[in-house]
Amino acid sequence: TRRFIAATAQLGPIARDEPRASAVARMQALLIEAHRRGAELVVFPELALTTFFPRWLIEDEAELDAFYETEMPNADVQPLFDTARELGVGFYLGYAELVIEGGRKRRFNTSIFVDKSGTILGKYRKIHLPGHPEYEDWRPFQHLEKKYFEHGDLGFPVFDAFGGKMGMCLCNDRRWPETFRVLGLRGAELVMLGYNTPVHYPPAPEHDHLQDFHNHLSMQAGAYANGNWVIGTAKAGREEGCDLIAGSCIIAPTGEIVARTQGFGDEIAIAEIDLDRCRELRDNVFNFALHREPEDYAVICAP
Ligand code: ING
Repeated sequence: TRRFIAATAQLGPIARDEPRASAVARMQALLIEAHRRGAELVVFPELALTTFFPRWLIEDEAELDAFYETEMPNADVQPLFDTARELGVGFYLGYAELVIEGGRKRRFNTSIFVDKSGTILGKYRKIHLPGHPEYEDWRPFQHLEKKYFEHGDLGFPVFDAFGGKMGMCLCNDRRWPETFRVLGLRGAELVMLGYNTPVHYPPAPEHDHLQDFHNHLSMQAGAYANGNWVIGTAKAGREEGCDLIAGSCIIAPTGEIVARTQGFGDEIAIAEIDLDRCRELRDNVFNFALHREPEDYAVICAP
């Protein structure tokens, strides 16, 4: 069977001026603890090396650039790669990516998957960017991902690891069923994602009390409707005055939450993944070949 232990490795707040070395040291500690408890795969949050800087308008380009990684790995994050390789643990890591492509700066909200040997097997650039492109003074805090990141240009990739097919996405992507369906159609058996989700959603504050429900609803639905495992990991807690939800979890292909964190700080939760369990759904209720009717779905792809 294709069974292994995985961990969701939640981070508490990262301060605006917190050095990357500090965030990396915290993730190393979580990875060591996960390994001690048998984990071979660890999923870290979205933007796991810095504070969630899209909550502010940052007009100085050098100040903004300081939140991005221009190469991966790099000196700051190398200790995490080294510890993971020494312990034989693969991991998912979210970070802000700055590259020069076509002679210009390009900025993406990015995640990578690194296998047990320290090789980057997959890279994903966030496709569903929430929030707004320009400063809006009515908001208690900004959500400027559309200003600071480009629409991801790598599609929804799947890649081979741990004896199966792995997929990745990021935060807001999990709220769009298309994300999980595209990955499911490509055979993903485990979808990894990180998130930074504020409790307060300024356009609809009447939904603030539903953030935890919507977080799990989105991931549980994605897992169940596509018969795959989902590991979702939060950056949680009160980060620079902004309350972020926690609820990091591991979800089985049945949609059941089989492990979750309890607090709002650095914390892991562990579960055994059995990739063969995907068949319970994909051979039956969600046997795409037998039951799916794509000829009736065209409108989903219409702009
Ligand atoms: N954050 C949030 C998310 O999609 C959000 C944005 C919050 C959307 C609450 C809707 C409701 O989880 C990121 N970083 O995408």
